[in-house]
Amino acid sequence: MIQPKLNLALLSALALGSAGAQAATPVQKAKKGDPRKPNVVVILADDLGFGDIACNGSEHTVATPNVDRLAAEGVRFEDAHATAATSTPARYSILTGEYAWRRPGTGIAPGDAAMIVTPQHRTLPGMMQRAGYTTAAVGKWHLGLGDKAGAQDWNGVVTPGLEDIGFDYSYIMAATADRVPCVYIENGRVVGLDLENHPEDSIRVSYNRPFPGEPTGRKNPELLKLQASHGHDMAIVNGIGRIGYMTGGGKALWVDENIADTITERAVRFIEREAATENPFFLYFCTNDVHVPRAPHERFAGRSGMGARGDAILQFDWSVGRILGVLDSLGIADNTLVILSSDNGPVVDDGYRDRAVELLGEHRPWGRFRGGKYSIFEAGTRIPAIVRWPKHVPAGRVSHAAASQVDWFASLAALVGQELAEGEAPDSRNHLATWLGKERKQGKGREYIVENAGTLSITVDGWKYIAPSGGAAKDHNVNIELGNSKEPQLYYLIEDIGERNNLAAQYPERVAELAARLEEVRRTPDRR
Ligand code: NG6
Ligand code: CA
Repeated sequence: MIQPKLNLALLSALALGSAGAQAATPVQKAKKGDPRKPNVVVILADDLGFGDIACNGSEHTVATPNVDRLAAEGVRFEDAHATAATSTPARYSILTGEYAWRRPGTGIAPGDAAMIVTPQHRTLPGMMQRAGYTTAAVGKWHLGLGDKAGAQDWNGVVTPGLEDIGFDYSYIMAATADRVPCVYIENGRVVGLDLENHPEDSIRVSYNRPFPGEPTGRKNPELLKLQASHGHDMAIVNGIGRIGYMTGGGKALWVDENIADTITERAVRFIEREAATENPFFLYFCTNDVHVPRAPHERFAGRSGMGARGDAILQFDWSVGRILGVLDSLGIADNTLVILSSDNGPVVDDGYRDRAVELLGEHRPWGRFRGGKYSIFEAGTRIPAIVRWPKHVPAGRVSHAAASQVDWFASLAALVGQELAEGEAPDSRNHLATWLGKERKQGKGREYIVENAGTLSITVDGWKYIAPSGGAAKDHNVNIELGNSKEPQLYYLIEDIGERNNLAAQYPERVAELAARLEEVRRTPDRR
């Protein structure tokens, strides 16, 4: 339910002409140092698989000392899930507390998509603002901008934007690094565009047709420093073919090798600025790593021995270390809740010949799970998750509780003392105890997990049911089993974590029971 029930506060907010949904409830005063209102930093990696961090059992193939440190000082989850196996729907759920599959138009967004999380939504950052937090989004966005697809003014102010959905500050990439426009946008304006002196740099973007005179990856592969393996043959920026066409940009165009440095420094600056103020802060920091195109900085290039994907993991770990380092040096680590996770599972070849496949060696990005990004099998959504809050979260704890990112909204609301209005975060439940590694009955957590990738699945007590679907069983471009089947599938994860034995024919009652449970969730939002 996007539209919140009108209440008096909302009516008066509307009468005052302020940003509807976010301003509906009065803002609370929050003081730094209130133990119920720690700073909150979400570090969301892109396409980082369960097995891509050393502390998830991959210590022999990958080195992630900063991520490991976070886990050693907090709780590490073995059964945490994104709600979907691609970025846009997974992020939609985090920010709205609603399953994206309830909403049409929440699939992988092009770079000129209109806002998918809109000013009419109640949002996680909006809720944090109500609790008195100063909020920011830094890094990958991928949830659309403006109110009309393809109609954004990239040369002026892109509006509505993140300030209209609860972020006080934003420094973002509109979509993904492989999609145009390849520029950073700070508070609605493209960074580094100097149209007064260079009117020829005026930016135009199209997802329909190339701009006359501009080279493309398809026509001019000789201009590419990184060849595509599939797709990514439209605009060429920084020697890399992209999805979509653009022209202009000049000095505002990003340099892929510097993205991690640029966005990490913006995140650090926000933390430094906010640490000096009265209010607690909420930072939603989304790395570009380890999404394609993988073009890590020369500090990391060649260092993992695993090709560009492994190097991007090292770079991600560096970003984590930089954030943890600044929390330490400012003396605010104890008063900051850090949540580290990924938007969906891993993919090795996602469209560029970056040697990730050839050099993968023994490393298993998907860990023990079947599938990967795009897949309804476990590796699609079973993602790394670590929460640290010194003195509040037991250090070094490993949680086996079923947990979903959709619950961050209601759990953080409980943490900061915010009531949720009717219709706000409709699928999000307060599982704060689970997310703080404190649930009384180890291994319980959420009663069920719903995953989304083409079809839906539901897991209850280790039994996973995958609803029949007409989609392909495998995506041969990315070499990932998607898990679609016209037959119902039933796996007992407790004995068969690799989803090898379909038990549907053997246990028809359980199939019927889980299908009915899924139908119930489909019909009614989750909370209360
Ligand atoms: C796919 C892209 C892939 C990646 C993905 C989105 C092609 C051939 N593939 O369509 O490279 O961009 O979309 O990834 O274009 S996500 O993590 O942002 O969801
Ligand atoms: Ca992703």
